[in-house]
Amino acid sequence: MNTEYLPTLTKENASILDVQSVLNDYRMVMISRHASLTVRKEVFMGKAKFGVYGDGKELAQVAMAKFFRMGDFRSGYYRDQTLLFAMEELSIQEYFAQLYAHTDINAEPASGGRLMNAHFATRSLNEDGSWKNLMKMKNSTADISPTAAQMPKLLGLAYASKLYRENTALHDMTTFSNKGNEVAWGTIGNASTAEGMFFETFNAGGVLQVPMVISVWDDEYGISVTNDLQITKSSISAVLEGFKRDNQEKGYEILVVNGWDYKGLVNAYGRANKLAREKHIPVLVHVQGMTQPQGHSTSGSHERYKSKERLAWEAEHDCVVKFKEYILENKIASEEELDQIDSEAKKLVKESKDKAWKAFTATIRTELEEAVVLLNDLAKKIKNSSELIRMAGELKRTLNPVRMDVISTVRKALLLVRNEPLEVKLRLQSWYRTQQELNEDRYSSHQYSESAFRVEAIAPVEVSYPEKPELLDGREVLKACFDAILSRDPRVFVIGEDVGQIGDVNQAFAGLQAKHGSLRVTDTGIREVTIIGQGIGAALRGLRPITEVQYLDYLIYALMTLSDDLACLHYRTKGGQKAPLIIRTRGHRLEGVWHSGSPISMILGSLRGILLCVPRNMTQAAGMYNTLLEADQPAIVIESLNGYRLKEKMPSNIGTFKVALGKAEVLQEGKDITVVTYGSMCRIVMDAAKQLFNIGIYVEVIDVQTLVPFDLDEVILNSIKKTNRVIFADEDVPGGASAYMMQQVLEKQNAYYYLDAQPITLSAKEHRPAYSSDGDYFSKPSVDDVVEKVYSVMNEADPKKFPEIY
Ligand SMILES: Cc1ncc(C[n+]2csc(CCOP(=O)(O)OP(=O)(O)O)c2C)c(N)n1
Ligand SMILES: [Mg+2]
Repeated sequence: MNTEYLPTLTKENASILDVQSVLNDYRMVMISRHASLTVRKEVFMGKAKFGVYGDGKELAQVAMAKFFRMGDFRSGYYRDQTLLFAMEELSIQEYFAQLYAHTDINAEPASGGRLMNAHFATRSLNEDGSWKNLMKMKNSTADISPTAAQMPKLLGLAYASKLYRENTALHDMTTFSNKGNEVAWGTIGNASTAEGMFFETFNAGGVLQVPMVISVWDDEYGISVTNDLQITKSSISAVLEGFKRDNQEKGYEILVVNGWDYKGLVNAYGRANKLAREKHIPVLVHVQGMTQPQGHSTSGSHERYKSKERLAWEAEHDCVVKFKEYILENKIASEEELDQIDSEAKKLVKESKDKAWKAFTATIRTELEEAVVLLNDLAKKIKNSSELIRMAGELKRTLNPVRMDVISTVRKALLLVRNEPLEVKLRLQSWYRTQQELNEDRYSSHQYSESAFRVEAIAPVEVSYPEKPELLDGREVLKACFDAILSRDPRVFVIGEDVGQIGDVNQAFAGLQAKHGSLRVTDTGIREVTIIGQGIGAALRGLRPITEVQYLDYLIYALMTLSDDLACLHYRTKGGQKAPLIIRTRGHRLEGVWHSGSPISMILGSLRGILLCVPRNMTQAAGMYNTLLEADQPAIVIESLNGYRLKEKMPSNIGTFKVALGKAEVLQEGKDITVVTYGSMCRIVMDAAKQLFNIGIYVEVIDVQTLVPFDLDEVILNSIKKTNRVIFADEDVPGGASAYMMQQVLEKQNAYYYLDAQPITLSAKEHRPAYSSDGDYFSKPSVDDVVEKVYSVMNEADPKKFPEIY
């Protein structure tokens, strides 16, 4: 065994272990164990769909909880119920409410029934979306299911402590931090450490030296696959030896301890806490010898893949058994006293479970009974009522009904009575509508911010120019904006590859690190996932990170974290958490297969929940950053790669003007046809419009500016009302974001009423863009392509006036 921890208790930690606290721990461990056992039973009784539990991992968590302070943050996974109970941030009743998917946040505060059981979260936000005092809580981020995906944001949670400590301008943010004394506690399963995200985060944490305590709950298995197939040398602490700090070099404190060793665990966490909190030294606590008394989850049985010997070993080394032995050996309590604690724990769990079930079923029962009454009433008023009566009866008899049973029956009934007069079915219809509004809130609210800080609520400020504005490279305009932002808002910091010393590869931060310091404008390693995670974690703690992904093409590395963690954060907590992170990147045409990407439909398809800004030039980008920093929503801003050296006028209010997001802009008026586009394509389309003007075709050019939100004022619809023709043009693949824009306009804005010609899209080729100017010309839409596409629509309308070109 790899032993670095001190096997004897320090004096400081021994004082924590008075009789009362040991027995409290025993009580907590037993409550948690009974909760786990009950979950499995509930699922097998058909009262919940799936269950995963924290049995076999209890003891380490009560030890960790002793050192978890107000203001600290957890980023962990589904085995952590004991920690949440011990932190007093989760009641047993709430734990069961989540198992049943209770949609009321008062009953199930983590997610309002949106997250599977054992996916924990505390609520950082008040109901109006404003921040609570995070220093008055023990905080947990909102868990996600993908193994190791909790790691990237852990880095950011810890990094925030570094900023709060070292940047004195943040010292008065006392509802978020006490000068950076907070620890970020991470937990991960042994098998999940095989994921790339674990290693990337681990490395970055060592580089940054941030207060991050990573606990590996090692039970030898990842479902059925053993450590020898997961990790070199079968041991994560052995493998990570090279990260260990020593007298010369900074690195990690690495502690190894057994999951059944109460004293050893308390000691390990005492040491980890001290090093991380006081000195910001990252710590790995490898907790070996854990078990899974009930196997992985309700979806399988571990007897299928664990040997008899292993099962016997697990029974013997079960931390509950060992803890009891420890208490008895040390004469802390008698067997009878422990049995008493055990039976009280069992009773409490049963009572809490029953209360949770009763509360969960009560609302559904009410809805069901209302529906049955309405259906029977309706049956009395129609001729062929037998089917309706049958439906009502069947609904009434449903065993363990869920909401779907009620609503689906009512919908079928409404279809059945479609030919009956309105007055007969009015009551059922209006009841159904009210329910659907409630269900919209229950299942679909908070996809985006609903607070006073949502982007739609931010008042725009017009850009203004001095009488004789300077004409400068676009990057200079952006730089002036970032300079103003960094000067006015100490919460803002910028990280990314090459952002610091050279001020990014296109120099929009040139000189800003020298001016604002390396805590504000910071170089990072090449590690897109954890650059994003660093931003998410810091944003969860009240900071305003701008994290840079050097090229849009490399966003794909971080796509998983953006999709699984950031994009659904507000939704999956039903408005309980927010991370208003700004991701700055650059894309669209430049050069070749990896520096010309415009995979916008990839983003639209996977990142709903994050705003998507596609500015046509650097001035618009600047105005968007100013807006976003007042709002409380995450956003991606894609600057145009080929625009940094194009000349733009320097506004006089560069730091304060705000572009309204969701507002499309007419770049040129025209009467014949509307071309809708964004980003770098704006210039191409404008050039094409000039040529077309010369041959008597008047194009209205619209820049949508943001794809999410999309044209809230229906500027495009109004244009089509005038031109009756439309083309959606971009650099994405065929059927990509151009098709998205078409769907928004045809389906949502109902523009098809006003069309005289087939609406069409113009996109890049399906393949990646080939290298060099010719590669670009034959891969991406060119000015010639736009001219010809527009011309072809006009040719169809008036072939005499616009005869075929070729
Ligand atoms: C990315 C990803 N792949 C696969 C899964 C399915 N899965 C859920 S838990 C699990 C095993 C995790 O094992 P370990 O990390 O050791 O945690 P344990 O459950 O043993 O505590 C797997 C493969 C997943 N959730 N996410
Ligand atoms: Mg495991």
